Amino acid sequence: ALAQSAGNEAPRLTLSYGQFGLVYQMFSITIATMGAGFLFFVLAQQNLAPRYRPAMVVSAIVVAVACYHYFRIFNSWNESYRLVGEVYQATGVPFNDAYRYADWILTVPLLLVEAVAVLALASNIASGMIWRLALAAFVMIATGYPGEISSDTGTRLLWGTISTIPFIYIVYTLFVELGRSLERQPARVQVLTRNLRLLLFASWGFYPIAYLLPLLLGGGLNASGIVAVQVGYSLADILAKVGFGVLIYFIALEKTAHDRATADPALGTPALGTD
Ligand code: RET
Repeated sequence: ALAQSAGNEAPRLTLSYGQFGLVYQMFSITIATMGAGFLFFVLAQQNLAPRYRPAMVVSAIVVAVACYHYFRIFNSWNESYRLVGEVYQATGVPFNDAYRYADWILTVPLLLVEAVAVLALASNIASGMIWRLALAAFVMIATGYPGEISSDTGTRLLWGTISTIPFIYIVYTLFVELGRSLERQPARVQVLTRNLRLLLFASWGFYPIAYLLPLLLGGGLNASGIVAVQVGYSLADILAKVGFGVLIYFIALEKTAHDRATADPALGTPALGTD
């Protein structure tokens, strides 16, 4: 709703008590989840064979970076609206979505490295592929930003469409490569890898949908559009960072068990519990 303010000032955007509170709670829960994820990844890596531990370190960094950014986003949200009577009115301090994009620019390449590392996509393809994926991720996020901060529907659609081109490249490449890596995995790892692929598409697919929600809901960047975008991105971030890391952990745990069971005794596999 747009409240009519006195004089010739521009009308101020207002959020209902529930709308403001929903985003407030989402940010709060996301900070908590990222923090808990950090502890989990740091502690749980000890259960894995040394070769899989770097993946958990990457996950720990991703959620630590996100925890910080959500803290900043949360503070920015609180500065952008003020309770006036029974509604939250925009204070004029703009809500800063740049934290989110700064976060993605840092964490998306890390997540790509993590996926490629644990699935041990054959190293010769992996080295060139990871750079192409990282570059595509950079272009996807950098071109999404101008659309994100524009209040104009056409501009949002234009940049969103451009950003979708590298997005499709990334998703397609990962789908094909994860599919190929399936054949090389032990049976139980195959099931988990299929789930990982599913989670990857569900969570990554969530971002462009959240981006489009203001247009799909009709009103553009009005109160419900703003709330939908923030709730959508928060959910997607929880799935793509914490959910993804936890699944990678279970894959690495399964691979650790498999490596131990199939290790060549002649190579002097250490007895369980001594490594
Ligand atoms: C944007 C703009 C609109 C078009 C598309 C987008 C995709 C964003 C994605 C972000 C993924 C972020 C992750 C973060 C985890 O840390 C930029 C919203 C396609 C896919 C995985």
